[in-house]
Amino acid sequence: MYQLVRTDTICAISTAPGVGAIAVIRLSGDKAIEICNPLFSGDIEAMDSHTVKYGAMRKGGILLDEVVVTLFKGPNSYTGEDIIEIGCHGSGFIQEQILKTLIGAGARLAGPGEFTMRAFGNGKMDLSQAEGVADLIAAESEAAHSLAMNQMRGGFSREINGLRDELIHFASLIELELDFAEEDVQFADRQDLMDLVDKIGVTIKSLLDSFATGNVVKNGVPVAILGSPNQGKSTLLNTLLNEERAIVSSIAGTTRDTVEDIVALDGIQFRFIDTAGLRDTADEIESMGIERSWEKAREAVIVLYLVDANTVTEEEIVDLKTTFDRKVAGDKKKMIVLANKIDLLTDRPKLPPDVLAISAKEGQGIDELKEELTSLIKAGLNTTSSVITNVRHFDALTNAQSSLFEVRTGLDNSITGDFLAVDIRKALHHLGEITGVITVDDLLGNIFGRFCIGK
Ligand SMILES: Nc1nc2c(ncn2[C@@H]2O[C@H](COP(=O)(O)OP(=O)(O)OP(=O)(O)O)[C@@H](O)[C@H]2O)c(=O)[nH]1
Ligand SMILES: [Mg+2]
Repeated sequence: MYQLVRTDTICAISTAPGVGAIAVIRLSGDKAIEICNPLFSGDIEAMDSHTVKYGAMRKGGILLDEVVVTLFKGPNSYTGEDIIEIGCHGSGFIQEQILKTLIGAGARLAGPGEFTMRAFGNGKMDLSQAEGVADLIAAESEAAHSLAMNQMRGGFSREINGLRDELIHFASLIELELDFAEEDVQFADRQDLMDLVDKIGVTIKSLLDSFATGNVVKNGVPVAILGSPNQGKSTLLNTLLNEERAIVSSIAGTTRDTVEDIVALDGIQFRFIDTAGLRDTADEIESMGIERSWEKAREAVIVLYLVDANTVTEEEIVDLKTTFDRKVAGDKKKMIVLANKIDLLTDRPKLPPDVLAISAKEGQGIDELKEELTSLIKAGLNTTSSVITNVRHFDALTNAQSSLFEVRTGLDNSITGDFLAVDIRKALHHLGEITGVITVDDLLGNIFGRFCIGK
């Protein structure tokens, strides 16, 4: 199904569905000009590439719309083929009529992501760049935008290809040795290979580490708000969202189910999750809610744990940390303890260390909290030059890492070149999957199938 080399001409509406002021219909393929020319009042054949012409679009003599035609001649176009973009008025009826007319004249309706797939097939971009395009379209925050932009422009691909090239060099030397097996020669210096494998290992590890942050930046950083009843969790959620999202009351056990919403702080999207207050209870529904609170804490990247500034003791903090460690496994998780309701304090008592003092209701300390949250994520983003955001890349890198581990073990045990070569090839294969040097049809179907039609 996902044949890379197809030359038929495809068309689709590339702007969002619905009525806008204008819409863009795209046509790509060998016959783009031939199909569109008879329908348009101007002569597209005579147009220079990357120019625009205004004119009338007709179907069997009936005027459909006054449009603007833009021509991009292959190979200097997004897909690498001839592309025509028709800018028409945004009416759904007009868009549909033009699309139908193009199909009637010999074009085929494009599948999801088919334009970008052609760009990949024609060598205009590699696979990870194509995935960057999809991420860019979906980017909802400054941080997600910047990660996607870097990937689309090939920053990550260059890093992977650089590593691959060095490994290929060794693979070919070792395979050359195999041709001279009887002479027992070594073209590939084993120490150099060891150094290279270690170097690549370090890069792969830092890329894998970056995934934790990269993935959440793309999808919104989950932050769970936990604490016993009445500590002000729902109040904090509302303050962070700047909206009365959750019900607040002085009755302990107000929040029964989780309530969540997304907000961007300093260009990073956070998903704040208010949970049911933690306590021992005989109420069956409340217990279910509390179990859900712990579940959300396990899924979160950051947990905000609320205590009452007026009553909190050091022992309480130690206790809650122990409970937290027992209930929520995972060393990567960050817990911030918040002492709430400082507005009620008459004199300033000594708060335990590592505790951030706030008033969810009056807003004291909220800016500091926001700053702490954004700087935690930004620290994660700054650790490496490239950040991976894509599960597929994470899997491929994990597989490459374990193949390289085999190579390293093999070198330590001085195994023969033929065995080394097998493991190096495996590592090369997995690295190649990322940029699409190595591809399988299923994979392409999976990646491009997620695009919208028209891209
Ligand atoms: N003075 C003061 N009152 C607060 C503050 N935060 C919350 N409250 C009050 O504390 C009570 C409980 O607040 P909620 O936000 O409903 O508490 P919760 O932790 O969500 O409680 P549950 O949903 O029952 O677990 C309400 O009466 C709030 O007005 C604060 O910073 N200062
Ligand atoms: Mg609540």
